[in-house]
Amino acid sequence: MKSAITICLVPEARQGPFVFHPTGETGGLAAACRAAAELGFDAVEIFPESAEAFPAAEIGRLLREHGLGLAAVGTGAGWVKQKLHLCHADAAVRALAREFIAGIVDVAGEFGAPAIIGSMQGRSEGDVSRDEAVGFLVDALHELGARAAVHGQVLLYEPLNRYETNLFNRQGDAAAVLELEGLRHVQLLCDLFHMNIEETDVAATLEAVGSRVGHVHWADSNRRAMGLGHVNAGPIVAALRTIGYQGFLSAEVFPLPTAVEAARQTIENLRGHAVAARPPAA
Ligand code: LER
Ligand code: MN
Repeated sequence: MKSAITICLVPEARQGPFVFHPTGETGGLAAACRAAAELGFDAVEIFPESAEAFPAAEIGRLLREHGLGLAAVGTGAGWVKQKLHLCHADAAVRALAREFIAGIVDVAGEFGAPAIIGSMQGRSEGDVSRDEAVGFLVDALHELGARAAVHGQVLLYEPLNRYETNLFNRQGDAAAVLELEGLRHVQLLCDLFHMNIEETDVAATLEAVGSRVGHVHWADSNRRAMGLGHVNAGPIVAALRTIGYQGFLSAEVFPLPTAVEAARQTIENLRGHAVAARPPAA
């Protein structure tokens, strides 16, 4: 397994669960990549404003300079900034949401990274029934999964807790739909913060969904860095080893008490579980 840490490039998401933000002590891409590399992370996960605003040249240069990988790219700014989502009652808004995500699938794909559908899944509300909303989501996952496959990538679908969506809150329910719908190019993003709210047994769920696990958001119960809440990470790491998971454990957590402290806590926690072997820079 490999370690990753989140970098948000969206000023409107400054309250969000990302370690590095555009401003602050390690503000901006360059300082965040330097801090991530110095602490020994393998990769960064980026939350950009849009595909058009994705600073590809700068990211490429910084990743090469610091020997970092790109773990994944988030699409949630389409919701945060533009209020787009895949289950909107207005077909034109749904189309814009797909277009927004498709652009990020392409820029991420150029870097050999997957895009994430989290907040952009939306929810069933108003005149859109849950069945109809799930239909919209499944159609979008077919289209965008096929687009990811062109880049040799998967598309990451993230079940969220009940306060953020009423589509899929539990990994097993989402896995069943991926199976039923033959969504071969879509894998699950297992965010331990959401799972801690919704699952009966996080480790058993990871074992049950097995090869569908495509990415993990490594967060404690209170969405702080792992070790700062009440999750027992040992059985979770053991479950991931049992299913042969080789992907990223990516810290999508609040920058508490500071960004650097959250990052340091994360990498020390991962090293404690014998994940993330890369040594810190001298
Ligand atoms: C995104 O990865 C996520 O977990 C959602 O809760 C949106 O913040
Ligand atoms: Mn997440």
